[in-house]
Amino acid sequence: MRLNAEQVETFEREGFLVVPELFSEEETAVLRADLPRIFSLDRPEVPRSASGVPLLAHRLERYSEAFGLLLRHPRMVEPAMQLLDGPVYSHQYKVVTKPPFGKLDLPWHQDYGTWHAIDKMPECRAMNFALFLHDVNEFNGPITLIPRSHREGVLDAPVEALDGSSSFAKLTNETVTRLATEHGMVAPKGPAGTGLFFHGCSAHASVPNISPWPRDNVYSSLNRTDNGIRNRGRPEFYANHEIEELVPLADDCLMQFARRQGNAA
Ligand SMILES: O=C(O)CCC(=O)C(=O)O
Repeated sequence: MRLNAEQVETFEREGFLVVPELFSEEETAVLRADLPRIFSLDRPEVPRSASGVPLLAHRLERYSEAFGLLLRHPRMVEPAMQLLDGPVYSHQYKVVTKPPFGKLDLPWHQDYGTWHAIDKMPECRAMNFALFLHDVNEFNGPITLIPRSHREGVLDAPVEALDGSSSFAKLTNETVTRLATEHGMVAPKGPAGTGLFFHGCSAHASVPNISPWPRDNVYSSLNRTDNGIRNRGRPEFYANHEIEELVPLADDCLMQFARRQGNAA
């Protein structure tokens, strides 16, 4: 799937692009159906809070066939190849889960800030794709971005510990105040199946889910194959040590999978 010129221009100007109805209800249902099993797994890739609540699930392609297909889905991989102007591999791949009335929040950061500071990724030739697995509204913890913040490149951000996750480069309140005063904030919302592409240097954060509705987003962080990390110090599920080019699958791969499941049942 190729983005049109207006979509590319929006991504380059704003640092993000929302694509409504990128995936169908049937396709997101296939992915959602595997979440209870995924979050019951006792694996290092599925970290929990001190009280045992699952927070994230990393490197899903290892233990979920449906998410393995999504990782190579052409509606995700091909726009990333287009925007980054070259072949890509998966640097990170995870679901961030926000159950109803959950506590998980994430302070302001640029993903590339961490990838650069800790993983020594040479250039910001990396980006994120997020797929909403549930409807996202203003109450269930939408990701919040500062438009145009990507234009400033890597901002000064001290590396800090983060509960239930790897250390990361957190933007200071002074930096966020300056950026938000200039550019405002947006929290993209929409039904399950909405796609959100965002630049590796886009400043973003997220607030807890104060609603009775779940909010699980899947994030694929894609890096150009010629921009591999130089420091392999973090566990590989936070920062992939292998560069394996993502070759897009057929556009209907999730529905083919659903049919196979149905036939096997
Ligand atoms: O899921 C969210 O609300 C935010 C996720 C995020 O900021 C990240 O994965 O870098």
